[in-house]
Amino acid sequence: MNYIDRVIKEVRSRNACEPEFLQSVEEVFHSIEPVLEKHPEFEESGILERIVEPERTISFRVAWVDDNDKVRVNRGYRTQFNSTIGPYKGGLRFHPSVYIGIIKFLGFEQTYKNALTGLPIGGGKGGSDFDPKGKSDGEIMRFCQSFMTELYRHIGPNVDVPAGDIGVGSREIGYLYGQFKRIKNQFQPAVLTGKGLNYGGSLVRKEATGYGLIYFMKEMLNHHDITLENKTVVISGSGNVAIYACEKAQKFGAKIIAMSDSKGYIIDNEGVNLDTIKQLKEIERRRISEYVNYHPHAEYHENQQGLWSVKCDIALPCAAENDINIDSAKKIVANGTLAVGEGANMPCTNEAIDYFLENNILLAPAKAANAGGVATSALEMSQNSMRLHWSFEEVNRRLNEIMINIFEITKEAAQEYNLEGNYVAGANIAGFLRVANAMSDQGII
Ligand code: NDP
Ligand code: 2IT
Repeated sequence: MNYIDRVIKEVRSRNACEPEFLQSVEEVFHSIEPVLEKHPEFEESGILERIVEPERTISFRVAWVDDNDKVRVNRGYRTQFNSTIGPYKGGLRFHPSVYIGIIKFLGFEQTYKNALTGLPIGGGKGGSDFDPKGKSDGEIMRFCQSFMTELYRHIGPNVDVPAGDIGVGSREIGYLYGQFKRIKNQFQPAVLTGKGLNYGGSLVRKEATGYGLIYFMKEMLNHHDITLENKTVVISGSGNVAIYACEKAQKFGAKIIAMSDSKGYIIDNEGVNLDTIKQLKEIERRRISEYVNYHPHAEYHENQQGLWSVKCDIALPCAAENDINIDSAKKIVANGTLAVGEGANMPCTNEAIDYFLENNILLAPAKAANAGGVATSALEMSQNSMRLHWSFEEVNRRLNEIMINIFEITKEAAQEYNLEGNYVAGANIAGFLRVANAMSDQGII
């Protein structure tokens, strides 16, 4: 049995109840086979056995009191996956589906994504099975305060720097930061990113993941002589990533014809009105179904999965993991789609990824394509350390440069291993090599 198969077998038996984590490990390992053939020293120093084991994982009780004075208990997590190239860095997710397997898959992915940015950030992830839907502002605040009352002892600007993810935006980061500051009696803004602009947040962080996805797509498409202009685009989700991907794609002349939330999707053949989406989803936290009340020519369909039957040139999954399974992938290919850009983390199953690659779909993999958010978080940390504030144009320029650079190194890694055009392999190889080489330099730890 070869090295990869041996380690995968071990990972399967030790993490049998964590299918999402196994999926993410198999996806990366599948790509790096030629790298291990070329670098036998990685097997000698047990790199694979070490990178699949988080450096540390914390699980904790989060007790809080709801508006009816009832005591509630959720489970909180932080996995500090890999600190080889910088402090642990990665978001916090508040969603009822969260359990340790989700947090570990996200932390594993984050390690290679962060390496691709070229910035000094290691990989981490955290969150809770707390469901923010339908909770009052007071309940959200009390939950965040309780969550931070445990988390504060494990984080710090040089240790671990959380940010947002699904269900965690600037409101939650504000409450988390307030509680951290209160406990520590120190103003240390670089302990969290995605902060409000008036207490150390960075311009462009809110837009960064969506904008970065489109900067990456533009670069990748351009390399294949395709432009975004007049292309029809379908986006899943209508949260932070989806909204700003939509905004930037529209700016480059694309037409967004469908978007979704966890309950259903809208089709607007005249082009989605983003102001309405922002009002409904970002400001009022309502359902996307209400879009048709403002735009009666549009259609609403229950069942989010149907979204992938909508014919388009470009598909951007920006909602959650395993959004595109093999059946949806077949529909996307049959509809003549040119490219798929992963705004979410692991939005395609491994079967769907293989099917896209076999059918020559240009696939922009999540680790590369959605790295703009965490890269801008690192720019927020830099500004906090320098105690200064860059303009929107300055941060946006740096973000664009970082995304262009990520495309370049992804493309070059694929070329080097005779996998030209396979950006999934390119991103995995380039990210893995940066982490593995740095681990080798630092000895067996
Ligand atoms: P948000 O919470 O802002 O939005 C999530 C969106 O996805 C909502 O429209 C939500 O619908 C929908 N959604 C959530 N879960 C599911 C599900 N199980 N099935 C279908 N739809 C679902 O999160 P973000 O936009 O921040 O995150 C979206 C994705 O992007 C995630 O995979 C995240 O890990 C990834 N990501 C986020 C980054 C960031 O900076 N925020 C950076 C890089 C990646 P509803 O409104 O009904 O809940
Ligand atoms: O998945 C991700 O890259 C994020 N949720 C953003 C992490 C961050 O630290 O900004």
